[in-house]
Amino acid sequence: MPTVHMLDYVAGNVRSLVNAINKVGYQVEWVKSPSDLKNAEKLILPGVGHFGHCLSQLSEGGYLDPIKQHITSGKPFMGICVGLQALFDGSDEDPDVPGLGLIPVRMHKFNADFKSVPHIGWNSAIDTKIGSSGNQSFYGLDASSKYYYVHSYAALYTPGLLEEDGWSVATATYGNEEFIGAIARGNVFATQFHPEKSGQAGLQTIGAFLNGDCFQTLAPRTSLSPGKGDGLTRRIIACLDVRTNDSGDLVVTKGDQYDVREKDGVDAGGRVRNLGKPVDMARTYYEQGADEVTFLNITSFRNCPVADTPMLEILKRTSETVFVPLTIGGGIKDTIDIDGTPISALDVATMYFKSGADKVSIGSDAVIAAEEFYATGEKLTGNTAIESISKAYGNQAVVVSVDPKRVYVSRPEDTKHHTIKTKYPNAAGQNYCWYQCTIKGGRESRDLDVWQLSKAVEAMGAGEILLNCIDKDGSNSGFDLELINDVKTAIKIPVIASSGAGNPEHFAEVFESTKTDAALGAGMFHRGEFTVGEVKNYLSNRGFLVRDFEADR
Ligand code: 1PR
Repeated sequence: MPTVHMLDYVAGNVRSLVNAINKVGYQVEWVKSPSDLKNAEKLILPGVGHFGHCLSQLSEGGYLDPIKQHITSGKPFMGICVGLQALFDGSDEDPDVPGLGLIPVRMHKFNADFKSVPHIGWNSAIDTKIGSSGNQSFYGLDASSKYYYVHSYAALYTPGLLEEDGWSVATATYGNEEFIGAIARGNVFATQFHPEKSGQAGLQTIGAFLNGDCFQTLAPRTSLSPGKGDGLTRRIIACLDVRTNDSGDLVVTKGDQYDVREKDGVDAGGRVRNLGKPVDMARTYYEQGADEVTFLNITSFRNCPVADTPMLEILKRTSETVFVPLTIGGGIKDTIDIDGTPISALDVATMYFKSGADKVSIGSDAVIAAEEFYATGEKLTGNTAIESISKAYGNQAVVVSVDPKRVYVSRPEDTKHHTIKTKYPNAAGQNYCWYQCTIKGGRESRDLDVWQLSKAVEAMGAGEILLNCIDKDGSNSGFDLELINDVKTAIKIPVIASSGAGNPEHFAEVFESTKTDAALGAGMFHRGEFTVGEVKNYLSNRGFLVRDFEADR
C-alpha cells in the first residue's frame, strides 16, 4: 500500500483518521522524530484541542522548522482542524503563541450572542470561485455535501483577500459568520472540518489529497445545497445503551425510565432487554444517515482490568467502518484498577480516544464535581475529569450526560432550586417543578438542579450537554420541551435533546419548539419502528436542513 506520514503530536484520537486513510487505500507511517520528516513524501498534521497546545507541542518536539521545510520543498501537506489553524498567523485562543504564518489571517472565537459555541455539527465547504452552482472544486469538495466541524475558533472569510494570493478557499456560514472551511494552494491543503468523520464526502477529500487530485470535476449533484446563509444542519444522533446481558455478552439494551429489565413477554423474569450487537447496530445507523453515534456503557466492569474493558474493542471495530463522530459514556472518572492501580479519568478517556472515540461523555462524576464547585464558592480546582480532559483534548471532546427527573412543588418559594412553571401539572395539581440531578443511572438523587449542573460544567470546560430525561426515557411520548428550553437559557454550549422520541414528528417538534442543537433517539430505532433515514427525510420534507446521507450507504 502507498504510504502517508502522520505527525500525531498529542498521541490522541487519531485512530479514526488512520481508519479513513486505510479505507482510501493508503497506510500510515508515523513520524516519531523531526528527522523522520525528511523521508516523508506526503504529510498529514491532524489536530485536536487547543491552538497553543498544538504549536507548543510541535515547537518543543523540534518539528516547526522541518514542517516549514516540508512545505517549502513543495511536497504534499494536509492540515486538519487545529492542523489547519497552525498554518495561520495566530489565534485569539492563545494570543501569545504564533502560528506558522503561511496564511496572513488570525483565528477568532465565534460570536456566541445568538448561537451555541463550539460550532459542532455538519456544515458546508463551498468553493468561493464556483459557489454552490458549479461542479468542479479543489480536492473533491462538493458544494452539496456537508462536513463535520467541531471548533470554537475560526478564520473569518474576507472575499477575495486570500484568493488574490493564489489560495483556493471554501467557506461555511455559522449564524451570520462566514469562515474558512478548507483552503489550498500548490502542495498545501487544509480543512477546518474533520474529513475522517465526514462520511463518504470526507473520505473523498482525503482520497483526493493522497492521490494528488488537486482539482476534480465532480458529477453534477441534484440536491445542491442552498448558497450562503447558515449551513449547519439539524444533527440526528443514534444512541446505544450498552451493557452485559446475563451471560456476560455486551448487548444493546434500552431502559424504560432507566429500567432495562424485561417485564413481560417470552423474556419475562427480568432478563436484560437484548436489542442486538453494538458494532452491527452502529454501522446500520451510520448507513441510515446518523450524524453521530453515542454508546452509553451502563455496566461497570467490576472484575475486569480497565485496559481490557470490552467497550474499547467495540469502539475499535466500530471506528473501522463508521466515519461519523463516536461518543462514549459510562465510567469516565478516576478509577482504581482491579490490581489496585489508580487510573485517572484522563487516562481512561485517552484509552477511549485511542480506540476511536471522538468525544467522551461524563455523567455521575460531573454531578459530584458540580456539587464540589458550589461547595467551594464556585472555584475551579483544575483536576476534575472535565477540566483535565478538555484541557488536553479541547472542550469539544467532553460531553456531560445529564440524568434529571421532575420534582413538583406548589410554589417556587417552596424550594431553593431553579423552578419552571410547567404546562403539565402533576396529579396533585402542582404547577411548578424543578429538575433534580441523579447519579448511578438514575438510582441516586442529588440536591442539585439541572441549571446548577449545566452552568458548573460549562465553567469547567465541557463542550456539550447530553440532556436526558428520566421521566421521558423510553416513553415514546416526545421530548421534554420545557426542560430543553430551560437548560438552553442557562448556557452557551450546544445541547443534545434526548429521551422520549417515538416518531419523526417528535424530532420536528423539538427543533420547532426549542433551540436544541441536536436530537437523539434510541428505542424507536432499536425496535425498528423508524429508521434514522426516515426521520431525516421527514425533517427535510418539513423544510429543515439535514445532511444528505445517500452516499454513506
Ligand atoms: O454516570 O458517567 O458512568 O455514565 C453513565 C451513563 O449511562 C450516563 O450517560 C447515563 O445517562 C447512562 N445510563 C446509566 N444507566 C442507564 C439506564 O438506562 N439504566 N442510560 C443509562 C440512560 C439515556 C439515553 C437514552 C435516551 C433516549 N439512557 O441513553 O438512550 O433516554 O432513549 P429513548 O429515545 O428510547 O427514549 P456515568
